[in-house]
Amino acid sequence: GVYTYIVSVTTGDMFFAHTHDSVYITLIGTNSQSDKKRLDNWGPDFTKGSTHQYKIHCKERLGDILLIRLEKVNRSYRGDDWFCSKLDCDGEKSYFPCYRWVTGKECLELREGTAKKPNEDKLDILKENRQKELDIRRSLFRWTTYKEGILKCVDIQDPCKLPPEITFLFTKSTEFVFTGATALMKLKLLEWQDCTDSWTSMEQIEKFFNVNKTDKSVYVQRKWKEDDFFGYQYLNGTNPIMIKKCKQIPSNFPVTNFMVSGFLDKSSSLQKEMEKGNIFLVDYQLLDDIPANMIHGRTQYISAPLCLLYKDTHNQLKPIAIQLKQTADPENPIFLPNDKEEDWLLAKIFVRSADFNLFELVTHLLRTHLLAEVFCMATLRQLACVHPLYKLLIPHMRYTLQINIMARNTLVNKGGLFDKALSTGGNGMYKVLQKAQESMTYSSLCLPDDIKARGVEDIPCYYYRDDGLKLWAVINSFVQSLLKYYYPNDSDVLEDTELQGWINDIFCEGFLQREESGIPNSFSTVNELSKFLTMVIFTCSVQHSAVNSGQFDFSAWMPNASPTMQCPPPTKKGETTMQDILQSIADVSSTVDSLAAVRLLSTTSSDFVKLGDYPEKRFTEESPQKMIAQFQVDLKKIDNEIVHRNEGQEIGYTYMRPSLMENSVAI
Ligand code: RS7
Repeated sequence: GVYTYIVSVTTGDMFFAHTHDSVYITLIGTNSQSDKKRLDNWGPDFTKGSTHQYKIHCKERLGDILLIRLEKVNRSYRGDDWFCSKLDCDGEKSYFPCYRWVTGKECLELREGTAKKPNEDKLDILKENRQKELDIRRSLFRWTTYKEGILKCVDIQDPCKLPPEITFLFTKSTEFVFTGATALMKLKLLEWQDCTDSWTSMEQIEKFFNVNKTDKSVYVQRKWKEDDFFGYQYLNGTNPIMIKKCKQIPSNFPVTNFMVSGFLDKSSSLQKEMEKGNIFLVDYQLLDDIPANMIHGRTQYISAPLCLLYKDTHNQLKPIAIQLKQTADPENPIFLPNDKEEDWLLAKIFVRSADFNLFELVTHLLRTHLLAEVFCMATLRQLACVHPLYKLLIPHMRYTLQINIMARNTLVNKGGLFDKALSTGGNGMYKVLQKAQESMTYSSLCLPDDIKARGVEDIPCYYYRDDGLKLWAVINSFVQSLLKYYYPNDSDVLEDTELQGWINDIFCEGFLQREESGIPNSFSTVNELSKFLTMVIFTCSVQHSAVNSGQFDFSAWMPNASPTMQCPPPTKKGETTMQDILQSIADVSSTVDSLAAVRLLSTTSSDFVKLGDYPEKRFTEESPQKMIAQFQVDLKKIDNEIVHRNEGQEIGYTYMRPSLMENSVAI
């Protein structure tokens, strides 16, 4: 007899998804396999967004279809890349997710989409397919050392050379945004660009600032000198992970009650307020002893401040003492809010500049971008496409390799943005990253643990914490439901060799085998796994959005986030003038370079995918689809709560609105 199988082939709906090349298909079943059939592609078969059906005739029954072999043969010399989304065999009965570019001459063997852990593959043909897939991926995605002493990264330097497995969407569009927008920005700012002078007045900075502004950046410009606002930024600015409760005044920062009691509640004291939990500390110790950059032949200055803050009776957080260097010394005065206005302002500017540098290098680059790359690499190298956790995680890794390669090529390279505009440019940035690597602990990456460790559970109006904890909880509940389905018992975790390889890769390459990091090197329980996966998804989406999205708002007004300091920290009180301040903050060209980068990187991309959206249908079973739907409902609820909370506030905290955040580190 003749058996007929109907296969539907769906092409992606992005630009250039279509192909004119020839595609051959072979169905491989439990009983037998079909002949290789050329799919008729002289007509408009593989057009953008289309689905076409084909009949495959076989002499015998194939059994359950296990694999579909796809071969593309170049018709032209160069070949014509094709984005194949998925194949369905006999209606919806078996479904083969592809969601990748098929380039050049290639032969892919796609697995049927039901998620399978490695020990669930009983047939040799499937085991072999799985092993082959991982062998290929491990050869395509190799680890390399970007700098000694910090996490490893992908061994590819040109974003266009990324293998088709990972260029989920059109790579060049990202590149285009990168280069195109820089050019545009530069053009607008051309008149300022080559000026290596200091700014001559705040009015001059304002003229430049006015070229590009948002409601929030205007608000920041209005408020930047105010102590309340300085405190607010530690809670709801771009770097909300630094502030800690202060239970004891550090010995290298000898603030006395005499110095600060005037700023505290009447009849209270520093000791009493510490006991009440109203005193907080921010310590930039990581920046101590970092060699400073040289910009236009001039040495720059990095300070490593300590800043004490007080939560007053109106629940406002205010700085009450600032020391700009780590060692207590008469030449290193402790600045106070009632010092000469310019002294106090300059002290705060030094803190903000230190904060900006540490923020970009550690909070943003190391702890979101580079860490997300480690997770991405481990996923690509260790988990096969049919693995349930590959299906869960890969959407949270979209564009991450691309953007990080570009960051290494244009921001933290020799002659890149850091060298041009930031005080930690040159060798300093690598030293900062190395030190920060040691502080990157598992507990500091898990928001609930981190909030406790920093003692900031009760501080009011800490929206980063409030929104973050809610989001952590719904991500965790999504992950748990999924694990309950795929890992009913702890033994399922123990037996999953790919999963164990995955966490081991992260431990070795991402955390350099440092046990002190608290990162596990294996998993033994479902609970452990669920917490870790929550952290991974949270880092790639929520945390990145929290630290990335406010950059323009908070740093467009340069004095609020000076990328470098041109003069050393003051050693005396009572002498600072406005002129000193203008000469200390970044010069014109550093300001322009830094702002251009911030502006361009804070534009949302045209193919934005929001948290919890999984436009690629990788899970084929019904249960995970329901869990995804529930996750989306939970996220929507949080989004509404945030909108509601923000109503009537002068500047609402929007950086953690799930509807506005990407599913991955994509920019
Ligand atoms: C941005 O990512 O939006 C802006 C980055 C930026 C702007 C001005 C000075 C320094 C930086 C930086 C950085 C390091 C992290 C960047 C990773 C983003 C591709």
